[in-house]
Amino acid sequence: MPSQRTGAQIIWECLVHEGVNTVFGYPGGAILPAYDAMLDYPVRHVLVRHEQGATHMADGYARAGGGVGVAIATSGPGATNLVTGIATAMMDSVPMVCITGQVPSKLIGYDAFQETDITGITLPITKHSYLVTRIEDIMPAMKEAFLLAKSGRPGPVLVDITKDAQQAKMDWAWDPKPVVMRGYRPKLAVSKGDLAKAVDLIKGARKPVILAGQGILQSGAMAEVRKFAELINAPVALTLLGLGAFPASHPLNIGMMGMHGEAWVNHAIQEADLLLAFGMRFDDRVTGNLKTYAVNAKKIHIDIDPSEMNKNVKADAAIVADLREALKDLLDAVEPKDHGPWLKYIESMKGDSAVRDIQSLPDNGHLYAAHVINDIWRLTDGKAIVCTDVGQHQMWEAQYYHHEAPRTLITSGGLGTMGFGLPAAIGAKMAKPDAEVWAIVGDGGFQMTAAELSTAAQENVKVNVAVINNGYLGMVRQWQEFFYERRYAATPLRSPDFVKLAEAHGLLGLRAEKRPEVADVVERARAAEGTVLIDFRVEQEDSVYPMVPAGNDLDAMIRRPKESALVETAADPI
Ligand SMILES: Cc1cc2nc3c(=O)[nH]c(=O)nc-3n(C[C@H](O)[C@H](O)[C@H](O)COP(=O)(O)OP(=O)(O)OC[C@H]3O[C@@H](n4cnc5c(N)ncnc54)[C@H](O)[C@@H]3O)c2cc1C
Ligand SMILES: Cc1ncc(C[n+]2csc(CCOP(=O)(O)OP(=O)(O)O)c2C)c(N)n1
Ligand SMILES: [Mg+2]
Repeated sequence: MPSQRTGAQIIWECLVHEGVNTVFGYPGGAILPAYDAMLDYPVRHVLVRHEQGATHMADGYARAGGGVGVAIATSGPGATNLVTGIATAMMDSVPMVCITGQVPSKLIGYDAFQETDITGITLPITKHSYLVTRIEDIMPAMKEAFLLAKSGRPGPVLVDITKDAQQAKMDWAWDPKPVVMRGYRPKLAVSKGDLAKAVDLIKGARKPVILAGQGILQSGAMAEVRKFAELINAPVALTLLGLGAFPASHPLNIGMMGMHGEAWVNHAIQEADLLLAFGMRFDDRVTGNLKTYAVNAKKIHIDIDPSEMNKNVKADAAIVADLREALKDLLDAVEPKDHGPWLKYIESMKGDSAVRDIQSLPDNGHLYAAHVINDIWRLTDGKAIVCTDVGQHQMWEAQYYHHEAPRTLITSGGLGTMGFGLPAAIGAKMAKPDAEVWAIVGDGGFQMTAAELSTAAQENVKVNVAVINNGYLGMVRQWQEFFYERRYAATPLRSPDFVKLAEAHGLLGLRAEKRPEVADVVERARAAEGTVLIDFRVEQEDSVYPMVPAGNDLDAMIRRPKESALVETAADPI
């Protein structure tokens, strides 16, 4: 039965009907009616310290839990503070709905107080956006926003609602009918022609490599990928965002590809005769120079987004479909294969570079980020959800924390947003309260959103924050070392006393400067009740190896110098 509701109430009614129980936001004038109505609904509101934090928390919440993250802000500066987080979610296809207040509809276009054209500003960084000026349009916009955010290729959707629409009243009832949007049909059936082509290519291949991307997680196709890889006995290389989609310990997992991927993985890709790209988009960090990328390989590309087909790499079989559905068909159509010699060959390439068992390295008195991250991996049994910032520590995390399970690495890949790690970890913990959550952040990136420590304290959210404190904007310093003759322009970084900063928030702060101290502080952090920050004072001028300089051929990698103190030895016993 319809009953009287304000527009503000309708917003919350819709959120509750969509199954939302947690939102991240910051109030202000144009969104005040919605905040007032909020008190009467069973939704937990997390008050952030900066609206960017709200978007990253919603993002971490969505990536960890698999649902839609919700961020709320007022008009003007509140809305513009969301921009970085929306762009981050767009680049990594994260389902998110952002709700912003807008000035009253009659004032739009008059430079009203805190007026900004947020739908205009975010047009290229949202999957879709709505400017709602009438109460009767709130429910349709909200329903469409959730459908768009989570279906097909997921992404962020913005709903900007004027203050007068929030204040208006109408007779209202929830419309339970599923939304139908003309022209929006993301679920595409697999074309039989492309499927047959793919089956033929797989049959004829001797040196296949599966390229496993984030689309596997988004499609929920982990089991199918595993079955398929085992069926055709093919090696699986992962993108940064794909880590966790295929277990690190699986014998067919050869490791991460790309700019800071494993050398043998990049060599295998360059020598392959067939690449099977599963839910990955051939990012430039992954391909290097496109002209010389896997020139001898045929390519099978499965992606739900038709615009990814032939965008960077030409596909010989282009299958636009949900990956899980496509793999079900392929599993029925493909015969078992054995690529023993090819797998042996790839294994033999590990010889020169070897892998990273840094645990058995003698302690030379220096603390390397690699040690810290590898120790966190061992002590958490590889089971934590790790959220990172962007930079060297992010790459070391990918190299030294071996992810077994899906949705356990949450990182900004496409936009590379510094400041992502801490708020994303808070969001992830709220989606997965029983999980152990770590934020592994740089001393630079952490300072961009460090104010969210206060949110963690107020909301009593337990995350462990490992600051990899190298005294530099390390990744940029590394580029300066390699490509700008060590001219360290604007990369040395002075930081506050991070232990005292934690204490100022009423949180436990710890520090480790030597390798034997690491296990103790990690265990103390894990055992403590609230959020804990650990300041790891690591080697200052260490670099991430291997590295494909931007635009270089994928197999033209800079390797760790032989005289380096941190040698790479035998394989990690995963
Ligand atoms: C400092 C830095 C260094 C980096 N170095 C590396 C590196 O060395 N190696 C590396 O791999 N990355 C690296 N990255 C990350 C890189 O920039 C990209 O973000 C990453 O490679 C993208 O991975 P992806 O293609 O798997 O994921 P996404 O970009 O998320 O693409 C996923 C694809 O899956 C598709 N998809 C979604 N849902 C479905 C579905 N249901 N069915 C089918 N398809 C679906 C989407 O349409 C999309 O095309 C680095 C990033 C930074 C910041
Ligand atoms: C918001 C933002 N500004 C600038 C950059 C460029 N950038 C990439 S990595 C990096 C250095 C990061 O330093 P830090 O957080 O200390 O991490 P480290 O590389 O030292 O591990 C910078 C400045 C970025 N990615 N994001
Ligand atoms: Mg740093």
